Amino acid sequence: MSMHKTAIITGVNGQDGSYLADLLISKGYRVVGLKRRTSSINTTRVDHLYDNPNFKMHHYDLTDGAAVMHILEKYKPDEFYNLAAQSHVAVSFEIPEYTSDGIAGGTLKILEGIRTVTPYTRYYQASSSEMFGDSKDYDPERGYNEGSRMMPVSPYAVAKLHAHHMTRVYREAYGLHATSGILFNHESPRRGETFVTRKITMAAARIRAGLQEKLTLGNLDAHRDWGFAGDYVEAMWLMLQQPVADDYVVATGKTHSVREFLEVVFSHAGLGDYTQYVDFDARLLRPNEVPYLLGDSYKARRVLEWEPKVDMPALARMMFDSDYESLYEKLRK
Ligand code: NAP
Ligand code: F7E
Repeated sequence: MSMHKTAIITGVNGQDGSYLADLLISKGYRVVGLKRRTSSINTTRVDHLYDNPNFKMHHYDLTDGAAVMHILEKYKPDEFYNLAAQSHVAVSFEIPEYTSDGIAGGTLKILEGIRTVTPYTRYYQASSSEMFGDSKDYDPERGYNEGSRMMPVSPYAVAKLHAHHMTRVYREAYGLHATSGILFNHESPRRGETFVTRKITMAAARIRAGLQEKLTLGNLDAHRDWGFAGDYVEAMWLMLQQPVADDYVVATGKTHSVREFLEVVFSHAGLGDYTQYVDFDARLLRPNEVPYLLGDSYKARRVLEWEPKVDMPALARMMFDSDYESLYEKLRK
């Protein structure tokens, strides 16, 4: 019998999947990472784990229920973290069916698999603050909590809400240890390049290096509660260590506009006033927007004894520094 716990991570080559894989490996887990097949290689975030004997990767797709069954039968995991998703809110308006099939249908396939094959497996669902949408059901000082009304305004958020409730239903109806983490926006140097924070830090690095003149953005007035992905994967792990499964909001408790994020990055980059560099493009506006998100993670702080260590300004500086350094390295070669 192996002493190692086994964890499965879907979307292991994504931002969160890669940080979570690092964390679990550091805790002595055997990690089985699942990734979908792509025609171009996109494993850079986990390449450093390739030779680690405790790390394995398999192909899988959220839409392939049989593949999930095989993986569960083969590895009989202690923990299962479902992080895979078409995770871009704006894109979900263009491919709503695919987004929904993967997030809503794919989550259900995994829950059914666990129920029938490995009911002892502890399950983590990557729920999202987008589910609150524009409900405005929050305390102005503290923000949204686990009991706030949810009113999603995008196909992505509706699909996440389906998966969120399905996770609760499987917990209550079948007694599965199934937990949803309602995570507010979290970013890092490994953030996907089309999300607004990374788009800004990469562009500022290129502008600073003289490789680009302008950055094109949409709505600068949206507010987000931005935290650091490295802190947030710790909360995911803590949730699955609790004796009883439950849902938790994970957030910093501070909200900032896209404008404020720009100000921090451009001033840190030594470029001065961001308005000289930013062009507006209406094509980057969404059919529906979530204007304001602030999270109240009191429950996670109390029960999980979790707290975020990185605030928005530190996060923005970390992301710019990383993008500028890797650009500099590339230019030197
Ligand atoms: P991400 O970087 O976009 O990673 C998503 C992962 O899912 C990628 O590995 C992606 O593969 C994979 N994937 C996409 N479609 C798939 C499919 N049909 N079958 C199998 N895998 C598929 O997202 P993230 O920022 O790490 O977020 C992790 C999870 O948390 C997601 O479910 C996201 O919706 C949710 N979430 C994120 C945030 C946030 O602020 N980051 C907040 C709340 C919730 P490819 O690389 O091939 O595309
Ligand atoms: O947009 C505005 C945009 O795409 C943030 C995902 O991880 O967090 C993420 O969803 C804000 C929005 O993240 C551009 O309109 C302006 O108001 O970085 P984003 P998101 O939509 O908040 C949640 C919690 C998730 O669950 C999702 O998976 O920035 N914005 N101009 C822009 N956004 C983008 N992407 N690009 C722009 O040019």
